[in-house]
Amino acid sequence: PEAVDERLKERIVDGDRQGLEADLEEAMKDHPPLTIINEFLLGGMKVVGELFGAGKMQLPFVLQSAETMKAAVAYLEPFMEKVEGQEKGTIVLATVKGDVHDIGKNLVDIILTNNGYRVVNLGIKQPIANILAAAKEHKADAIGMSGLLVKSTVIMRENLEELKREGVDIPVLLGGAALTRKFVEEDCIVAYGGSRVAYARDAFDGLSLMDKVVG
Ligand code: B1M
Repeated sequence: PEAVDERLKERIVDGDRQGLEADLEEAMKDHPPLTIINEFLLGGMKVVGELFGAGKMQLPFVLQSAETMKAAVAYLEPFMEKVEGQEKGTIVLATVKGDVHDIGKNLVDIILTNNGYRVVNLGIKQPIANILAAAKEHKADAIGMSGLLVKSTVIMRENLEELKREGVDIPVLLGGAALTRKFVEEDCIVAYGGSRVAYARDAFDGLSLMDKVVG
């Protein structure tokens, strides 16, 4: 296609990294990096999810798309605006046990880091014991759990029960495509406690919740 936004979207769908940087450079002439990510690149990932869900795309190709997405985000990251100044607080961030999806979690990391938070990003498939240990070690102001599988939402609720058993009182942010606000506000709050668990729809929602919790 002629237009660079369509080209970038297609690159994600096709997992095509050949010439990706030139397209990103071109897009940056007219758009800030975050618009490129949220509108063009994530638009492509949405299509990938639909094709995969409909059985029209096989897993290895989904992986290629994910790798292309990651390469694009890594390229854009240095060009993003950063808030300078004092650190606002620390969050321990992880994708929960059994779940490998990390593109969303890593975007949350970038947005929080660029906005003055220290993010301890533990990576994927993290059991609650690791999350808890890191939260203690780093004296975290919040814990963030991400997960995209329906199974992961159950793990999140179990994790909250475990935190409660351990007497932990740190605010927890939950995010990921399989979660709903209703599940978080009904099931998860019961598991952990009213004001200390919140649902983040996207990375910016995560940021404003952090600002509320820590600020
Ligand atoms: Co998988 N996968 N996948 N996958 N994958 C989904 C999630 C799925 C919905 C696809 C589908 O069927 N349509 C489906 C889940 C179905 C379900 O549970 N009901 C699915 C499946 C089934 C699987 C496997 C089981 C497939 C298999 O092996 N047969 C397998 C799971 C392996 C495992 O985890 N154990 C699998 C594997 C993979 C890949 C490895 C190929 C790859 C991931 C690569 C990677 O992440 N490194 C992959 C991908 C890419 C997807 C889709 C297509 C795209 C996910 C993505 O990156 N989206 C996905 C389809 C979909 O989500 N609809 C799908 C972009 C990303 C920015 O969005 O992560 O939602 P998201 O993050 C958002 C918000 O949710 C929020 O902010 C972000 C930015 O706005 N957010 C937070 C997320 N975490 C947050 C935390 C916060 C705050 C906000 O605070 C703590």
